[in-house]
Amino acid sequence: MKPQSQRFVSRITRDTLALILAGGRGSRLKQLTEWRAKPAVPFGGKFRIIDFPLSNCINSGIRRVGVVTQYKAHSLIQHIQRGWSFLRGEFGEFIELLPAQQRIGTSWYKGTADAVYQNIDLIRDHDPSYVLILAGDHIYKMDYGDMIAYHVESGADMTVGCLEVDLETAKGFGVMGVDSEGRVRRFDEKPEEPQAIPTKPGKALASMGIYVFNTRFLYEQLIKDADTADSSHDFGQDIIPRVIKSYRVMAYPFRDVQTNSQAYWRDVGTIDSYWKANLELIGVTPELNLYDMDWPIWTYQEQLPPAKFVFDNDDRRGMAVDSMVSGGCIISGSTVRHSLLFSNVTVNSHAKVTDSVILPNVEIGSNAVIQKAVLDKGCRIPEGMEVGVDLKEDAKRFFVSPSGVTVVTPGMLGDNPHY
Ligand code: ADQ
Ligand code: ADP
Repeated sequence: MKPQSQRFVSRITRDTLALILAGGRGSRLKQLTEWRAKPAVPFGGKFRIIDFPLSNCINSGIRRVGVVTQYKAHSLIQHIQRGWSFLRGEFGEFIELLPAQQRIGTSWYKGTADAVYQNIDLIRDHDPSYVLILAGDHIYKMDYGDMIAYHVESGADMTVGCLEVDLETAKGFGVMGVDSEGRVRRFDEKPEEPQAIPTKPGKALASMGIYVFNTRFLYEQLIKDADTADSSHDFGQDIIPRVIKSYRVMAYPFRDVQTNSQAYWRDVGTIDSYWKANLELIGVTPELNLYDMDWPIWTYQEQLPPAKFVFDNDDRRGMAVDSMVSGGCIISGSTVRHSLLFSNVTVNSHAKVTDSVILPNVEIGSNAVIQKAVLDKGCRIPEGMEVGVDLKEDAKRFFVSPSGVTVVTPGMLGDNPHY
């Protein structure tokens, strides 16, 4: 990029306020979102899902960010307060928490558009030229500066980030039809029969649920929507299908700038996709490179001692192969294969852990066998317990996903530290 256009991009990112919508329940993640909102779900060994859009904002030069919270927000709020309070208010930079407070009217946030509408006075206070609306629950690395520059250069009122997905997957997304210029002419929210891209029969253009708005246009549309009696106050359901009729709404294709191919983006909305996306990180050259210092992912993490791998009393060696193991873990006389261990996980003598994602503070007892499982934070697996070995048995006491991933939470083990 030319220095001149770099200046152009940094000027518009400075003039942008980002709002991360982090209030949805994410109920397809089953018991992992029983006590925390989906954006607070741990991911990738030491991160939470929300760290990805937040890091993208910081790395893109957007330093005014509001995080809109509602459902089971405690864990999310705590994480943001601990890890994301480094921006300096004196320089007009902040990450602000915006819980549903009934400041306008008496309802909690009804839909995504209502969640923004209820914070309209705060947007007015900051007076940005552009508002970037993001979802708090996707895993990807994206330079939002490119998208906002595209929005400005194409003279759009609103721009929607999009990706190509296969037709079956498209049923869970907003699906767009665009003209030769990239202007959105059709938008169907979660259609039963998604419209294919004319030149690519098996593919559809899906909305990533991220939007750039000219601020004034956003105000007008939100106020109009708030006055519409039969609206569900949602961007995908109500606002976009309405505005494409009379305004300039552009589709911004999110691509990997280095390879000019489809970029990495995951909606880890189900147990199967969550398990898979975590284990993908273990590969030698995963699509999502967490070791890329050009685009660091920031997070809060307590200081912990290094992971250690030790012989047990019977001289059995503790080892992990083809795995990622975080700080504070102890693997003692046991074997971990093709698994991702978050911090403070202890695996005791002769236990075997394979193809599994183990969240923080889990203790796995001696001789236990854990296969193709997700163990939630704080689980204490008793000695000799088998998880993922007999799925029929597992289904009686744990949750078993369609592709056979067993999810265990402390509550399912009859061990609830919170009561
Ligand atoms: P959905 O996947 O259905 O579709 P939605 O439930 O609207 O997403 O949530 C979007 C984001 O807003 C999430 O981060 C969620 O946590 C948050 N959110 C939801 N309700 C909220 C509320 N009341 N208050 C605060 N935050 C809330 C959307 C679009 C589709 C698009 C997909 C892409 O509608 O068109 O294809 O995202 O994932
Ligand atoms: P975090 O994700 O913040 O590290 P948890 O996910 O364990 O922590 O918990 C999220 C929030 O829900 C915390 O406020 C915790 O106290 C509460 N919580 C978790 N599990 C339970 C439970 N079984 N009963 C009551 N409260 C719970």
